[in-house]
Amino acid sequence: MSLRYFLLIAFLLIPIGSTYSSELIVNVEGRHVQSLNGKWNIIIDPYENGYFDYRYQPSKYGYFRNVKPTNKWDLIEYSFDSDRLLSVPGDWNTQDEQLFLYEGTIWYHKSFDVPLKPEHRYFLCFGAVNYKAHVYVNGELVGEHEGGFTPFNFEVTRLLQEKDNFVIVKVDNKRFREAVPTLNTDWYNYGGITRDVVLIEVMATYIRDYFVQLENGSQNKIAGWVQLDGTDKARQVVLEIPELNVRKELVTDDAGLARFSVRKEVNLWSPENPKLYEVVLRSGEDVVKDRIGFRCIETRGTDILLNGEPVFLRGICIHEEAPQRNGGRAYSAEHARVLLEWAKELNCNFVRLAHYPHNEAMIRAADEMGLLVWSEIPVYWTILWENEATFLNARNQLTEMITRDRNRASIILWSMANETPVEEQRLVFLKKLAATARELDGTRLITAAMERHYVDEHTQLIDDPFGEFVDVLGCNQYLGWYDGLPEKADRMVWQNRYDKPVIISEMGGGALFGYHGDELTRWTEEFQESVYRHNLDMLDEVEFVKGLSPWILKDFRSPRRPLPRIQEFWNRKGLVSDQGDRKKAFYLLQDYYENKMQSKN
Ligand code: GCB
Repeated sequence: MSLRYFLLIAFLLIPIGSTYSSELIVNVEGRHVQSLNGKWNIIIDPYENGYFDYRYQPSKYGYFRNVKPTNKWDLIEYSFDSDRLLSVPGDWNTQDEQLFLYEGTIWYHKSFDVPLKPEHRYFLCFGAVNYKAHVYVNGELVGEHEGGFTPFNFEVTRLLQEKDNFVIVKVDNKRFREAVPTLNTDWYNYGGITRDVVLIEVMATYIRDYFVQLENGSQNKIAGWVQLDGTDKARQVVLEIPELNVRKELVTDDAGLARFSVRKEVNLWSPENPKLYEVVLRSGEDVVKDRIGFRCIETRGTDILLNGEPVFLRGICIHEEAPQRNGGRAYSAEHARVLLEWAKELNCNFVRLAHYPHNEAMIRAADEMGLLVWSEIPVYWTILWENEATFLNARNQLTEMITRDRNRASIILWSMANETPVEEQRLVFLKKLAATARELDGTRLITAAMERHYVDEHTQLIDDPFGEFVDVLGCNQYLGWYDGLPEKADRMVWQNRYDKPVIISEMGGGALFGYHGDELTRWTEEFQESVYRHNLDMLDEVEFVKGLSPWILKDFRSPRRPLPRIQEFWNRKGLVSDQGDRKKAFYLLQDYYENKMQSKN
């Protein structure tokens, strides 16, 4: 065989992107799982020597693929056999001072035993790895994944033994131009296995996915589908919602799919009444339980209707930054509860989870606590619109986000992008994303955070061409901060080219907690408060604005924010400081929302 031919075959065998990953198994917490969280051994490998050989070709053996502590030849220069450990889930930057600014590869290693059951299947499932992951089980590559904020799983049944299994993950958080997001963002590039890792055990044929929601536009028709996976796909599935006396026997087709619909008077989910029903799905011995709320979200002209009634979205933006004092990536139910309690304290009924899909605990907590959610993918600023691989990556992240969360009542908006520059290729890209989102979930509203522009000195116009393809227009604006002084807002008039609702998806300004001065001294709490006061007064007069999510709940780390003494690599636009203290503007917005709540608009 010629070398060229050999290389071609070798190339075809190399998995690309996430094409390798098994289709997503939804509702991980409702499954039989073994957690692989905890301490993992690591090797820091900035030059990727464990992956590339000295000619910078993917190495045939790789140092780490077959590493067992007993393979002594591997230990000449590289070894997991040390005290260097990282916690999973968790970013590496805040766990080890040496890794604070690290962008590159780290190899993770964990051993585990598993009580194997005959006729069962096993999937290794990652909540998220930022940014690229290569996953090896017992020395074999089981798959790759790209994208730092969405889940993925690989089947590992044939590779497992009862004792001494080992999983190795090459995690690489290097930024690059073609990636989603691209090189430039305003948030910290926390690397690592940032969310839970579990081994899921399922029956040979099992319920992989389902959609149980109110039909689009209806308040009393629950409709959806169930998807089985396995060798015996055509079989019976029972769907039960005991509290509603719903019991449906379904039969899946040869592709494992069964659709259903059932009319029922339901106690509708809303922020005031976050009612969740137990939903049980059974197929043979496979049982999956979930807690699902039923609500209806639509638009009519410039109104957003929740369960048929106009609603004003009293919101706030949130980054996935842990509420504790050292920050870092948030990942737990406890983090979610604290962040969302702060939002509730502000009198919010809505949160924009920026700028990427947050962990599942966050969405589950929003379901429980009654907060409406805007969820988005990191198509941010300067994506390479004309690059097909970039599009496929964005679409994959969108698909994984929607697949994971489409049964959550709290989510009302899927957002396609944030502040992307108006140009032709971008419109083609975003239209295709919006079409994918509608195909995956026809029951939610589509949006994007867009920009506005000046028609004249006192007039702002929202007319982004992508506006035609969304249901709700998101609009970011920083009057009084990047754009003039706060009182500039007083003379501003707004126009909207579309007969659609607008959410002011960002507004605000920075303040260092505890720094006081007059209203014109930048970085003081008084300046930030003034930005809010003038903007809120202005927006009160704009009829088509049906929601706000000011920027942002809590200060968050950003490498773009180096200003000594003030920022120190924190974006200071939080209403709560990095130490958890409320700034003056927090109370101003809290009062404003309190009044909105009273006046019910
Ligand atoms: C924006 C971006 C957001 C930034 C924010 C800021 O427009 O959407 O990601 O963090 O402004 O603070 O400048």
